Amino acid sequence: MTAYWESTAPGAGRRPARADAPSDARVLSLNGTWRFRLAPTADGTGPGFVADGFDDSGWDEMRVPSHWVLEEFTPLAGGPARSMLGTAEGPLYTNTAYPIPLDPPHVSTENPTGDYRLVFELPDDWVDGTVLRFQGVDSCAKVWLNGTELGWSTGSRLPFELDAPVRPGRNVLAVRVHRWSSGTYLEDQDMWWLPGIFRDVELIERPPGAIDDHYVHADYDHETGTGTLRVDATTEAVVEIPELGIRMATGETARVPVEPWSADVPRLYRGTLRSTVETVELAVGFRHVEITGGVFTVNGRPVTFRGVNRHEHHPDTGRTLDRETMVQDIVAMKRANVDAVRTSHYPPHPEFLRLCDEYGLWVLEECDLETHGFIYAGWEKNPPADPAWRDALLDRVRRMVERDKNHPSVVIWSLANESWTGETFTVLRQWVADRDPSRPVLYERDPSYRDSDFYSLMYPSLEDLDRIGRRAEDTPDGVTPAEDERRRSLPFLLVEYAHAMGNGPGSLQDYRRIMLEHDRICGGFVWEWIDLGINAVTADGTAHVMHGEDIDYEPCGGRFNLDGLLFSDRTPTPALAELAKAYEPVRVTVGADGVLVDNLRHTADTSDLTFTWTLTDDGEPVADGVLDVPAVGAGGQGRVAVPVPAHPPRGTLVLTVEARTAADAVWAPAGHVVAWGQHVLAEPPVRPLPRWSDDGDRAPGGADVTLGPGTFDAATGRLVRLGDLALDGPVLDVHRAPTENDHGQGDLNDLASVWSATGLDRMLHRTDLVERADDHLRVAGRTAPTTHAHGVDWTMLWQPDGAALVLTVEVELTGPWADTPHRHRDILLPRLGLRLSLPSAYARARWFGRGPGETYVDSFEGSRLGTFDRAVDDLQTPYPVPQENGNHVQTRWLELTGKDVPPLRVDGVEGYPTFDFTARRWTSQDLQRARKPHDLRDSGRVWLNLDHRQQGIGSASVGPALPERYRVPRERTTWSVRLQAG
Ligand code: IPT
Repeated sequence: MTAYWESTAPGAGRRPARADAPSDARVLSLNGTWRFRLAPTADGTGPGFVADGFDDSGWDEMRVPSHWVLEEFTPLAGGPARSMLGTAEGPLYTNTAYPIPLDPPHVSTENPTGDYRLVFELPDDWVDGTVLRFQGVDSCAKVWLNGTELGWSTGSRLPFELDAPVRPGRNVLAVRVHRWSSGTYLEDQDMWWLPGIFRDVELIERPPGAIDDHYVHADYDHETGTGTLRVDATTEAVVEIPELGIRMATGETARVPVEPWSADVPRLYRGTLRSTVETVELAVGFRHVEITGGVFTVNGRPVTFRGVNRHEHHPDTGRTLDRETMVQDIVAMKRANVDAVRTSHYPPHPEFLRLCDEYGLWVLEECDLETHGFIYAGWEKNPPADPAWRDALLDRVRRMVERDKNHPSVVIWSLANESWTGETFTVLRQWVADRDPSRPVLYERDPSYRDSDFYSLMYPSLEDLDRIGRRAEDTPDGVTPAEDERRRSLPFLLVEYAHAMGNGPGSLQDYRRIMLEHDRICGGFVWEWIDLGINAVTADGTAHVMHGEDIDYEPCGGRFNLDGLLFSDRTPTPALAELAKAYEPVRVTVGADGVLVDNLRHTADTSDLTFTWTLTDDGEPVADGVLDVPAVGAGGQGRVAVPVPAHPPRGTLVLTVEARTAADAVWAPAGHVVAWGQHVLAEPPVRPLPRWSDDGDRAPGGADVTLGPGTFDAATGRLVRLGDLALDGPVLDVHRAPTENDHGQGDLNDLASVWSATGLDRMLHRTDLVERADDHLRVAGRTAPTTHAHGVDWTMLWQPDGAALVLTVEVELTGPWADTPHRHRDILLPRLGLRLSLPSAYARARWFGRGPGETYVDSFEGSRLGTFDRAVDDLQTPYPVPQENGNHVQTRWLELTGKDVPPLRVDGVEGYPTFDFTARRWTSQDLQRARKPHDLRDSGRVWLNLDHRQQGIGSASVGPALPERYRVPRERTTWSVRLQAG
């Protein structure tokens, strides 16, 4: 006999799926403290625990909702508290591989099973017809009430309801939850495996005449401005929308002028659906979704999603989220100009969608279905291709659509993620088309796209995306000409791009520009919103963020669960500022005499925005004012002059124009900056390079060599004193601590291992020449790795310039840099620059350039040009996996200061007006070695990098190689920089 948890059936005894909506029906929340006992196999504690009189006094206490693997539980009978974090019994992270043998639909006998018990009192006046609702149980639950079995279900992120014959007074609920079940095969998403009753449990009163299910059909005709409303329900009821003067019966249709719903103007009409015994709340949004001429439109206008992929995550409670956390996500998204969410890779808690309706976010809702791990069997027995699983798959899609069909925010249904192909997708697609013809369907992974209304890919390169935009993409293998032709006619949806793992992603602006250029591309969804790290402590009590590699378990998804725009605790990473810029709904292009305003929004004009201008001279405000920008309609453009006063510049003169919200919104108080633009009106002349001549006397110098304010070590040629500052350096630096993106994806684009295989992280220096002439000092040498023959020949030419020194560096790479014994065709240099060792007293940095956050050559547009002042310690971005961070591109000048040390000033010079800098208390090698932030220790020095160039960040951890233009070309290079102390 097949055990229920190993059956391909999705469940038994459950009520039909239905819409989730607030109503005045009485609800008894069963959230709270339950009794719990964990057992090693699916037998749990045995058959006895369902009995009314079962003695659970020795059991543990368990919070519901929660994932038991994240809870610390103390046996009621005494004994030590248990935390499973970091063990194979605890949260496990796999990316694509199953944590059970690939033996569908069976699971291992080792199957941690939690038996839950709750005794609750029912109010005396409670009527019959009660429904027991579980909003989410991972992964399979069987339920008993007062000793009677009610049913069982799989489908972790989907609700199920059971008829619950409650009795007055005391009731006993018993639930057995299996960690592994046949459902596991359908839930192979790249995330933590987190079992438990992790969403709400509630009892709902259902007297005769209650409204079981209702379906709101709210359409919008953009030509006439007319909304059409019909509400169907399983019970006769009255529909009332007072604001629209609508009062009608279910099944009747009303046509009224309305304002449409959109993500930027989320106009909801509140109302009720009233039967004799129940009133359901309606939040109606009128909108019309349609694909026409290969373009995805809502209300007659193309939509270009500014999207993110969102997993439900909290670093302490996993996928158990409270409403406040959901609001926090939505507010942060709206403030970062995000207007669309893909609910990767499962339906979220239903409250999240109510909030999306209200705050305004387009939702691409994805079903709880992923069978990625079948890839390890060559997709043999893949459930979508096996009719035995058809009911289970259909059950999931049905439960999603039925639950969420009434949300205006949901504009596309996604059948699954990463589940390859199978006939069942056609069945699912057909079912959705019949049940809900108002929304298109997406399925990304089948190369024929026959069951998808969109062409879609993940992580294409910029070139490929551009080709797709032009409908000129290559034909994928194994598709018929008819399929190819149909696919070419479809809109393109970039379901995942810009893998935000660690430092990065780069190129957000590049992707956005391409998306806006082509109507075919209906936008994209960055992977992903938030790092999925879990708060943990080491054996010695140090707090850290746990990722997959912290658990000794195979298969292991590594650190790929730390790939969000927010850190696990929801503080934004620098990428969020970059995203906010790329996703600006209004583009502000500032010129010398005025500003061009492009309204890229879908619906709203710009009348909700205030435009202000500021003139700064080397970062100091000089003048400002408010601009009178007449309202620019959605898709329109406006131009206004800026009354910039004449101002003789001292430094760099920058005109900044900002568009701020004029009034408070639910997601931001008035004054929130939605968009901004800058224009450099004047730049001071860059300091000229001092003249020098090769003529005159030259001498090797004595023990110490002096030149202007500088003293050099005669043997190494390094600067040891600059004015009153004792320092050491510079040395040529061609390395950086690899970012997650530098590690690439498996063997693909793994620059980090090339760097260490070719020794870039262990360069040694040799000085060949230290030669003092009248007006300069020439130092020459070679920097090269151990083991290898390749290296960098360099010359550093020092010249006095008043109280300063000007350094001109010339480098020549000597080979062979390619075709080394390793597989490296092309060794990229992560940086080309100089590293100085400074006294640890340097504590602050002031600079003019991009800031205040870190910037790289492919991710700086979200950071303004200005003067910034930061503590050295605050220049570090605390990535939970230490890696290169804290760079600043386009720096014109930099000043480091500290107690009892002279200010150190660095300027660009003629021909080389800008440089990159980083300042930190540890070296790149320390950063590279550290596994956690707490491994980083103050080295007792401040390490200052002044770089000619550092390569971009890219997103190769899952994505294309770093574009050529963001690399450091391996060619003969010269640059100069000016240093002054005091
Ligand atoms: C893609 C997955 O859909 C997503 O869940 C996540 O794993 C992401 O990659 C990488 O972090 S699938 C991948 C094979 C492109």
